[in-house]
Amino acid sequence: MKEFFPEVEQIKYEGPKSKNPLSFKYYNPGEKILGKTMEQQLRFAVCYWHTFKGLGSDQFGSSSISRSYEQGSSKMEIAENTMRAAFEFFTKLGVKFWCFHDRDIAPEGDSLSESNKNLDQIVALAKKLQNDTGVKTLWGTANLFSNKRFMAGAATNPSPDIFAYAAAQVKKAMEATKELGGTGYVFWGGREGYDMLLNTDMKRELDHLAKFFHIAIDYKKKIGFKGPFYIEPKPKEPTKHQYDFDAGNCFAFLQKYDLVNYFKLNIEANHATLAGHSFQHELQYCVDNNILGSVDANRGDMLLGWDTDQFPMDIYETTLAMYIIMNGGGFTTGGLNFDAHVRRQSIEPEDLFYAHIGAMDVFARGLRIAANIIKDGKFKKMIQKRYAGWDNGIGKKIENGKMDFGQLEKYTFDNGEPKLQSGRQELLENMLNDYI
Ligand code: XLS
Ligand code: CA
Ligand code: CA
Repeated sequence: MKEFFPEVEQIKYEGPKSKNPLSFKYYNPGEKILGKTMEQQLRFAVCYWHTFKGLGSDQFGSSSISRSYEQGSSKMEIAENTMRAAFEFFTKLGVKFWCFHDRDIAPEGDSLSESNKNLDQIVALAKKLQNDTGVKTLWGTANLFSNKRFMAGAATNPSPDIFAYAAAQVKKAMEATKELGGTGYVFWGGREGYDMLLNTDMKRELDHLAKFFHIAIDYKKKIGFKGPFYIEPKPKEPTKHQYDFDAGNCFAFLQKYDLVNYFKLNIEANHATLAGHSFQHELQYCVDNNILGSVDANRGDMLLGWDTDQFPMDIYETTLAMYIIMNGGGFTTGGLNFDAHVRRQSIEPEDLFYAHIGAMDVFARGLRIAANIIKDGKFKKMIQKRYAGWDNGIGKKIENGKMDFGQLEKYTFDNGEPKLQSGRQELLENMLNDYI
């Protein structure tokens, strides 16, 4: 069988002292951390679109990267080569999951039925490769944003014909995900949003989006697709205002339209920061509301205002992310999907490996450090102490609904000026540094 990445062999764990850049220094898949192996806790996934189809193009220039699997006499032959290369990559890296859009893996045809036929052919190959390698689908999704027909959105398009087209595409993508045993299905908003309100009926568009999701739920039940649906918040790009702005906005939408039981969120680090939140804020919000589904593990650049989709590299970020995820009970169906691409100048196949190795190692470190923090329980104790006033006395009575304004006024007259306590931010920052 043809090898597409002959320059790289199986990546192994060699420990922190290793000088080999094509080895893991912290990610030791079989090692147990907090009761499960690192592989089970982290559930890494490679994304198909950036890793195999992202070839360095941007608004100012076309592709800078060429790959060995791009050669072939037809689009379908190239698609098959790409799929084979992808499984070679997953296997060499030791990643057990992958994620895809329908149009990443199979080219769009001249008609919907031709596109479906192309997809069937590639899904059959992917299924075979999954069986051969043991690599699984974390989630699938439909690309409802690249084709010009979706320029004004898919489910929120002013035209019902385009709503119908999007539904047909999601139907097929959901079937493909089920066929591949996917553990979840993602709905990222794509072009669901607006650029100006003078041409947009926002209320009607959001009603349609909810309608679309209810129809999708009916179909999920009909075909017996077991995995959860995830929506993925993002505040802007490609539209000026994306409807799924942030986790709070998504949760309000899910509640308003009676969708909470079927959806969880796929939180992307770069989308969190674009929304003016930290990655940790979005994760904690989801944990607190029981809607954390999966994570798109990447990073943005604080000096750039767009979705740079860089590989995660910041130990503080991964530590705090894993601390929140593990405190929330860890992943069930979701995982850490590297929705990230190498930079335009990183043109060699090795760069794809360096990017993923670094990202896996930095999350492995985050997990190891978070586990130490959890075992010590110091931060938790400090929070408990800070809120201890609520555990008995007046605090307990308020929480139990036993106090009205009159009683609270009397309590204040009787007790005088409240005693203040320090928030201890600097101490907590120092303690965090001790762990890192
Ligand atoms: C784009 C999104 C997209 C989703 C999947 O910004 O991150 O890649 O994750 O459609
Ligand atoms: Ca994403
Ligand atoms: Ca992104």
